[in-house]
Amino acid sequence: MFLKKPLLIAALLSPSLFVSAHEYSVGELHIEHPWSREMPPVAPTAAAYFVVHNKGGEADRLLSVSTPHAAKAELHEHLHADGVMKMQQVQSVMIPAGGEVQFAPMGYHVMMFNLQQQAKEGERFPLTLTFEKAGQVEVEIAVHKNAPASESVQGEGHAH
Ligand SMILES: [Cu+2]
Repeated sequence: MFLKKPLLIAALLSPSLFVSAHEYSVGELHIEHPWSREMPPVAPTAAAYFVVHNKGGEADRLLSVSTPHAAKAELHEHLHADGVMKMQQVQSVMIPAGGEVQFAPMGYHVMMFNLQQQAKEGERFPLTLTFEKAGQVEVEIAVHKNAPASESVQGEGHAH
């Protein structure tokens, strides 16, 4: 029984419980609010979104993603082709110097295949991002039923 107290303290100190600071830094890059939409339990895939800011003077490149939550994770983009929305895998995503790239519904996203099980609202799971220059960083994906308010407002830049 005496083990219980130290374990509880360790859990309280775990960074994953600090909900307010859900952002990450690696090198000159800053990753904000990684999240995923809750999917039906039978859905075969899920997508993850976040924003990457590059404070540095050189462009970087997101090369790959991985998570123990899914057998496979890929970088995807959405395309309008002949009036049909399609998505396809991309080999990397450029993060311009001094700029930012939004991974968001209908744009770039992380696609996860063969999930062990679908995550539910309020749960979190780890995702490792590998950048060409900044290296690797593990972030936690927060699962929500709906897009965070800050994300849904940004759907306006859609007209071409
Ligand atoms: Cu996709």
